[in-house]
Amino acid sequence: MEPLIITVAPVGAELTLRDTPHLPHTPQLLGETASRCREAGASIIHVHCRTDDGDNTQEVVRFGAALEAIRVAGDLIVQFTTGGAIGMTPEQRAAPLLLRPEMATLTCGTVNFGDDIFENSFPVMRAILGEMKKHGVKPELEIFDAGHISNAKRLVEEGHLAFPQHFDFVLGVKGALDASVEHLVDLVRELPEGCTWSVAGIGRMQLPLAAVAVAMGGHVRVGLEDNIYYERGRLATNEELVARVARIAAELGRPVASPTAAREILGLPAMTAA
Ligand code: KMH
Ligand code: ZN
Repeated sequence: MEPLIITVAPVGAELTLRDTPHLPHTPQLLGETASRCREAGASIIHVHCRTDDGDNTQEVVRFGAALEAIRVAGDLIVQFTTGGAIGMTPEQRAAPLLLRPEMATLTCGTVNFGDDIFENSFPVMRAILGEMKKHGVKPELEIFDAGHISNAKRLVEEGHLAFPQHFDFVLGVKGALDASVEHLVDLVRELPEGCTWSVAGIGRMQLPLAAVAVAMGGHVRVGLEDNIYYERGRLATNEELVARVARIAAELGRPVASPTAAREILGLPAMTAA
């Protein structure tokens, strides 16, 4: 089986330092987390940025500092969020792309998001994809709901994207598709030939869906953005969540991809020396 790509999503936009003290909310903490997660088996880091006070920000300067800190820490593939936080404009969400991270997320449709609406209309998706193309950034297509795969196919028909692509199934957001093995299997069946995928289960479904993805030949996203507990009543650190998936992979005889191997699997150019 193909080596397993483990993505760490260490901070996200929804949780606060009151929920867990382990959120790496500054560039320095993100760099340190990147280094520990690389050691534990991660090959991609999905980046949201916060201010020193922990508020969400898409400021280019802050993403620049995060990128630099992660680069100093090692060779992880850096994937910026373009989802940002509820209430941000599409322009704010896309702004950090001018720093040319290797990857960035593109959520493939509007969904309820708790009591809010996470808006990703076709004009928003086309605009963000246009910025990615302009800056040479590889998208990761975020699928929160079954219809989002159909939306991605429509973006291909319109000429804004070409398959194969890398997908990430974010399952268990309140207001979108529930996290279940059945849903995951159905979604994987819908993927066009040659596409790669990972799964990010929300909350307590992070671990079982990760284990299933390892066995199915998919890839895995873990981290505090999606789940803050290691087990009931015990807060996790990002590196612990990564290390647990790496151990599951080892038990199942599946090698864990280095960032170099992950770049090959995803069709990204090899990293050049700075
Ligand atoms: N914070 C959510 C509204 C992404 O990073 O691309 C969107 C999100 C998706 O986290
Ligand atoms: Zn995110």
